[in-house]
Amino acid sequence: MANCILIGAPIDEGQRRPGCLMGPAAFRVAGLAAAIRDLGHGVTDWGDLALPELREATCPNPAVHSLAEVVGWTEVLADKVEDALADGGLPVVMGGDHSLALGSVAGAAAHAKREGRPLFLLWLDAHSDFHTPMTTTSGNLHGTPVAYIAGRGDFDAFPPFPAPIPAGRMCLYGIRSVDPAEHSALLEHDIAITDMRVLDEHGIVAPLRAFLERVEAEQGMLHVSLDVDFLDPSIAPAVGTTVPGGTTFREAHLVMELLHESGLVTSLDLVELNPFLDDRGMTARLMVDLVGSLMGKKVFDRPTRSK
Ligand code: HAR
Ligand code: MN
Ligand code: MN
Ligand code: MN
Repeated sequence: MANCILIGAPIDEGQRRPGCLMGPAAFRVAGLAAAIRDLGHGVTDWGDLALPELREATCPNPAVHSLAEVVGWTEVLADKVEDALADGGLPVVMGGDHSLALGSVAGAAAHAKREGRPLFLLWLDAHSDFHTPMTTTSGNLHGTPVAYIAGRGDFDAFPPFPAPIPAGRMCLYGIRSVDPAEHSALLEHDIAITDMRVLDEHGIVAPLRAFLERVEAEQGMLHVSLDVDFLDPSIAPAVGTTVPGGTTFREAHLVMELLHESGLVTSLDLVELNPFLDDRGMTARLMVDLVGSLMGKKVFDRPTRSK
């Protein structure tokens, strides 16, 4: 059984549509703690993090906004996620927009480095989030964490990423929106993209199993970053950047069920939920239900038979 540590990250500054800062409250209202506890796990809620005092931060790209805030969140989150892992917990970071992954994955990477274990990353998202602060044209830093995690340059205002994750240890899964600058950089870095075209052809199971087998073989830690827009907008409207053609209800649950069966997940982000855009809490509820599947809830619980 896991000891889940809920960490509220009310971050809105990585994009421009206000509302993600209400995410942690919506996850609590939708019953995240009870959903995990009912499955027999321990849950501790560390409450919401606060933005530390800001330091001056600059970037030559004039499009970039809220840099000092995002750097501040990155530092505080990296520290908390590392602390949660050091305590033997499974940190569940409740966003907040996806810029929080700059910090959460940095914390997981620092912990993995100290443990001498490789860290793997499963990025469940419509977007590749592979911009640097220099290539982004929107200036929204929620579009940059994967580049930071991969160790790309241009992140001068940020703390150096503890141990950049090599391309072979990343899986960008569910992708269907990639900007031209991200596209060329992804090819250059040789990052395999499990986009929706791949999932249409091979199904939702085989590409994920192949990745999980690699994590298992290397006894890796596994950080899962779940962006609401991984899901089809018809079932998950509460996100500022909807992209049609996302995963269905059952596809998403199946991903979570496979992750549970693997027993490999060591940290988790829940990001981009904008409760202001939700339809009677349906997206918050679905996200909570997906965490339930990730933590062991089954459609039909069969007793395990001995051979
Ligand atoms: N690529 C676009 C940009 O950089 C959109 C990024 C949207 N990112 C998220 N998270 N919603 O995946 O602005
Ligand atoms: Mn600390
Ligand atoms: Mn994202
Ligand atoms: Mn996205």
